Amino acid sequence: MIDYKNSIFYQIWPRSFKDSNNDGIGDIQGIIQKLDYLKNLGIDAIWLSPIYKTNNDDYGYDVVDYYSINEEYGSMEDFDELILEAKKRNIEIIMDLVANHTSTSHQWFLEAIKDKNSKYRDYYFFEKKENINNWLSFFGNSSWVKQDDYYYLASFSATQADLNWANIEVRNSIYNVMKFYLNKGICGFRMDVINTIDKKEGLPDKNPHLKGLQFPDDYIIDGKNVDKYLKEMNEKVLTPYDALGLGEAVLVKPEIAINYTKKENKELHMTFQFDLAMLGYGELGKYDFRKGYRFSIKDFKNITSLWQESMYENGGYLGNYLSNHDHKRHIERYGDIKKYHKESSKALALYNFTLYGSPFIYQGEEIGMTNPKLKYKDWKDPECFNSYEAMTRMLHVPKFIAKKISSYVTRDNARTPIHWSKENYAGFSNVEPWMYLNPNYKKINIEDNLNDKDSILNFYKKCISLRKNYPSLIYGSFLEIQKEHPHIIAYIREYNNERMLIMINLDKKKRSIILKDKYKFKHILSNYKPKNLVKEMLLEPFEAHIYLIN
Ligand code: ISL
Ligand code: CA
Repeated sequence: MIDYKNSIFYQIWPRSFKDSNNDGIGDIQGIIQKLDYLKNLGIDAIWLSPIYKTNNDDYGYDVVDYYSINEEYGSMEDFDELILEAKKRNIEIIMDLVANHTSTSHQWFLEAIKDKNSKYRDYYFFEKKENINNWLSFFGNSSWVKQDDYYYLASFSATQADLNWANIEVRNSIYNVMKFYLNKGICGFRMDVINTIDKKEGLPDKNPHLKGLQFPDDYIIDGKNVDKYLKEMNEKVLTPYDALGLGEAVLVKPEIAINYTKKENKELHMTFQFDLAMLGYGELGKYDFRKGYRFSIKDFKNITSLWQESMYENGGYLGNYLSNHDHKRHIERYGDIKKYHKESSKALALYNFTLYGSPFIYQGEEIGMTNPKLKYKDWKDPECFNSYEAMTRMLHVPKFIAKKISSYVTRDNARTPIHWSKENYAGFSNVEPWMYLNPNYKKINIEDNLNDKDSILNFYKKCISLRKNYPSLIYGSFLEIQKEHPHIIAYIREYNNERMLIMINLDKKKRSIILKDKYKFKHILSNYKPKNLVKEMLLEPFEAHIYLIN
């Protein structure tokens, strides 16, 4: 088992990572070419977003065949080579397990619709029109899609049909997929929307007294059988294979995340939380613009305190991330790219690397990649198209406004090709990439970052070695100082007599903080010049420090 608490994870969204054969699409050989880069960065494990055969309706999250590799990305031999080459460099591979749903082109689904009496019919949820409920899908349409004279349940896009986990054959088939890849030598799985696998019995209407489609939150998230299924999966697969289980527990609350990850419960090892990523969104998610995408530093701090304290105190465990492939890049949400691009990228890195929980880096954040200015014609993301439709059709938002909002929040923002250099097509490919390339690659790219001592990338490297050198950052308690401070976050991590104080100004203005206690200190790392730890600390915009104290 990977020493996951002591590991740094790097998420690769393969389609946009590196193209090796010049078809404009990232691929497995491209990842192999960049393993030395990743090793040098200091990471221990790669979470690979799905590489299975897919129709690209949701770029890999619509799996057509769990046992073959998307041809655009390469072959099974390429994947075996990746595992081997990664192992040579002591890098583990975590695959994405997409098991809440399959593509409607998956053999099981095809069998299910070909013959109503086939055993595969019960692998999914089919209902007659009069029996379907009022559930709204995660992607903004009805969760029920017409197929011949029946409807099937699709909680994400229309071509992602929900699997019926109550059927033991479904569960065993998924466990077999897991074993197949674990036998190849991967170290575990990031499990896509794993807390939505149990749907409320009888599939009742949500809020039947209300008109229109309703998001079925507690009818589909953290259902009562999720624990049962996870325990079974743990017993049958994770424990015997000594494999890591990382749950994408969508919209999870702290108590439930603790329940999933507590050692004695034998379910998962860690989950992600969604609160930080959802900051500023309305109740219905990122396309719900009713809050105007506004939030305060205090909101950011409150979420941090809530999750840090509850996880540490109750034996839960998180993977901490600022960005991933589902949200626009964080630097423009919590930082400031106009005046403090470097400073804020580094400040946020110091934050993510000094929390309780394992740090995740999303490809490109280590150079502070920003969100492009996308036009309608540049969109690729199905969630974006669906939500745009819903906004214009159901909410009657004028098209030009809906386009603006969608371009602002689309997941495409985080999915543009990685900037390897200033060369043509950013060194991602020799031909025009499959999606919009951010023209700022001439200024923001990995090659330049590697050559600049003071770069964001080199700061990430320092943060990574920090975690390797100070066990308190991994195992230590989390004690916040001046919780009420509106702009500066400050906390102490403590373990076995080692104490570290982290202090970060999250604002684009100068701010000060008064410390009640006096400390002896040693300055360890900062994104500005080292500063003595004194009673009144005056911090520049996004100034961040870490000290060893006693
Ligand atoms: O962020 C979200 C909630 O508003 C959704 O975009 C997202 O669907 C949710 O986080 C679940 O994500 C995962 O499952 C989806 C897939 O599209 C995402 O890429 C994946 O990370 C369906 O498989
Ligand atoms: Ca390619």
